[in-house]
Amino acid sequence: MAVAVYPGSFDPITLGHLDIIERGSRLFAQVIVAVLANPSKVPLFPVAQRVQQIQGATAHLANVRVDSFDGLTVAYAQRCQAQIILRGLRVLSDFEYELQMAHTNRSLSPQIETLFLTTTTEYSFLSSSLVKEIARFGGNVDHLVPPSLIAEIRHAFPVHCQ
Ligand code: COD
Repeated sequence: MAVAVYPGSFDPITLGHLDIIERGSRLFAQVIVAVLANPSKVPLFPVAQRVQQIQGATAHLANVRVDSFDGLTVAYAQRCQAQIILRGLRVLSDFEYELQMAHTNRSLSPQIETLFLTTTTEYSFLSSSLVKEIARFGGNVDHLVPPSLIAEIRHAFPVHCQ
């Protein structure tokens, strides 16, 4: 069975991401959740904190490892000896972006395949940006993020979160 890298920003991880990780862990020998350290973006949570958050949320999955990386995803996947880049698809707009990225990655490293899992229907609307927007304006996000993360989200938006 293959090793898959699931790369992303995960700022923060949502139940939609977790669903892809859980389903991926049943398909692959190992899933490496890889958090991109992107110097051109100002994240809500620093990379090290996101890694810890994902470790907490995936502690029940024995074949899931969490790491951070910088540079190209295919170079990271090669270093991990992974054969697969795992991505999730929600809506048509995801497809355009994902297709471009998959073709780019294949042009850089033809031996690494990008595989997509379609979102579970109940998470099809869900994104990290949406979670941050709801929390920023005082809404409840408890049903959108892993339970282990709820306190950290409330702490990040102390004024509004109930
Ligand atoms: N249901 C299912 N899937 C979901 C859901 C949901 N509710 N929410 C998100 N997802 C999927 C996304 O579609 C994506 O596939 C994955 O989960 C991660 O999502 P994000 O938003 O956390 O991560 P992205 O899309 O910002 O990650 C982008 C990368 C970091 C992978 C990309 O920028 C990258 O590879 N950068 C490194 C530089 C590089 O290699 N560039 C060349 C390739 S273009």
